[in-house]
Amino acid sequence: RYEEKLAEFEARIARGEKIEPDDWMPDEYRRQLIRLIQQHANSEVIGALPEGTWIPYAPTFKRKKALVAKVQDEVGHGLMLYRAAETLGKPREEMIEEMLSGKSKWSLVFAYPAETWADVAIIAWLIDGGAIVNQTIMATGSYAPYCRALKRIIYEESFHLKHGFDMVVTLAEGTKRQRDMLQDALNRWWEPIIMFFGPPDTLSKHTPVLKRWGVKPKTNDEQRQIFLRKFVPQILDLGLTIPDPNLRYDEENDRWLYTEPDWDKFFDIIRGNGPMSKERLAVRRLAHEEGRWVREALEATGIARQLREAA
Ligand code: FAQ
Repeated sequence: RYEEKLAEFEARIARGEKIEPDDWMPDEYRRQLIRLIQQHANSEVIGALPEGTWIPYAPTFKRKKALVAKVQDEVGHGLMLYRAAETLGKPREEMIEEMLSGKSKWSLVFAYPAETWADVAIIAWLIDGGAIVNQTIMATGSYAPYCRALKRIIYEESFHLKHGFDMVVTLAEGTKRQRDMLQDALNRWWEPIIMFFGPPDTLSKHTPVLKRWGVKPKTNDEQRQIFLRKFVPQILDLGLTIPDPNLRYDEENDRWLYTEPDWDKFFDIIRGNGPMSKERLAVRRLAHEEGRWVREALEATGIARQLREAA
């Protein structure tokens, strides 16, 4: 009976066991995981665009090589995550279609422009830093294929973090123009970075069910606090200013206080109204069209079928 199966499922999660694709799971668990992993996969693929745009303009060959490798990693993460979501029964083609049509979301940080080279440094340091905070927590979650994919992703992201930090330090120790460029990038990225962890717990509709079933071991606000604890001291050590007059550490309650972002703006952006939302999707659609002949050739030659059977 459903109640008995649910009780056993919840007992397994309480014992810290991981759920595998063929195990029994409630429909809502499956639905939530598909939504979350699919959005995560979309974010990696769309997330390659702000930095990818800068590849031809990298200031040195060394930086260009590192940036190419990072962007390639992000797209690879997208593919790993679509595979993890596929284990729940939704075909990748359908997920990609939903991303291209705007039906399925992606992280709002990638709806912002990367205006200067310093934006590339801030993304690789603080967005990847935020992603590592989030993914390290999610990797302790209950769905095994997602956790396995995250473990590998975190390993690669830690190289991105080093690459980002190295770029940030170079700019922070550079000329006044370079320092100003870095500060300007931080000023523009601060609010999106705070928004990165999702709406406050009071407005987060999915957190209760995701916590109950161990998919999301810490809430959005808890994750934001871990990020602030880790990165605010490092940002200040570099001589940068954080553009929030209310940001301060509250000793008594052991937490950072900050100005709440404009959450109405957040919900508007995630509905597809961010500064670059439409352009990012247009670029993805173009890339998808340009790759159509490759997909068709793979189907026509039977290679696609062989790959599907081998998977
Ligand atoms: N952006 O109820 P909640 C990366 C939506 S990977 C856009 O709190 P939940 C690597 C949410 O979907 C970045 N939408 O939702 C990289 C929901 O809408 P829905 C992506 C957001 O799921 C680095 C509604 O708001 N990471 O950066 C956002 O409990 C550099 C209500 O929200 C992941 O996806 C947002 N930030 O918590 C790549 C990690 N936040 O579905 C390239 C896995 C919330 O009802 C370069 N995901 N929404 O229409 C998670 O940890 C969670 O899904 C959260 C959201 C924390 C993102």
